[in-house]
Amino acid sequence: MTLLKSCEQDGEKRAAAARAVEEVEDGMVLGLGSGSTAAFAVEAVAARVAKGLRVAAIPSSEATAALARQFGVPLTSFVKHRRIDVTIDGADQVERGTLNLIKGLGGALLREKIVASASDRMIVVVDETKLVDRLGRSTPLPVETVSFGWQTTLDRLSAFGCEPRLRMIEDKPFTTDSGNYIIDCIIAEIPDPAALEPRLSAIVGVVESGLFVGLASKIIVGRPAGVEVIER
Ligand code: A5P
Repeated sequence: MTLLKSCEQDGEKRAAAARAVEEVEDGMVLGLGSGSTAAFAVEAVAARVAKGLRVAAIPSSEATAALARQFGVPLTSFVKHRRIDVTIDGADQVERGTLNLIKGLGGALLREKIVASASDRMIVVVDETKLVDRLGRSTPLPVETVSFGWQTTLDRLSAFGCEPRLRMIEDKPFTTDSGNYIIDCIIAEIPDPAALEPRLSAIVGVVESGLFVGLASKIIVGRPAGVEVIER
């Protein structure tokens, strides 16, 4: 990608994030997602906090927690709050017709799913490259697994007709904030994400998959011509 394209894409992500943050109201408990688009949302929340907005936020990763602290967004946790009013997060793929998602290329899918599942609403912010007719194919499906015996989990995942690969970083397995591994499954189009998700979760050793089914309530898409809002 050229520098110009990447700057344009950042502008689209920033615009989508800013539009999502307009929906945040005083006194809300927020879920903060992870990744570059969600980071723009943290920045936009911080700008409103600086002007007097009162919120408490539960971050979905250590990286987002650090960013929120740096920008001055007040943090809280599930110790204090069992429910979240609205979560703003990014995604790796969004299926247009269903708003189902693939998440986890950034490695935070488990905490992101816990945060999204505890939320009354999940607003997903993306640039238009993330929109697809069917999940899969161009994006691998990340699956978080316990590290013990990951090799056997990987074998079981290949029985689903995908090509599973342990995620590596600098010659070592990538480790999530929860101390798990990620297996990226290169997969054809997923015809029925709602059917696949529980089958993946049932595999021994699997902690969570990056399939987010029925969780997103609204998608905000940053496009060169402006922002598009897709509602469930
Ligand atoms: C993190 O685990 C992911 O689910 C991110 O939400 C996803 O990778 C989107 O990140 P970007 O906004 O950086 O593309």
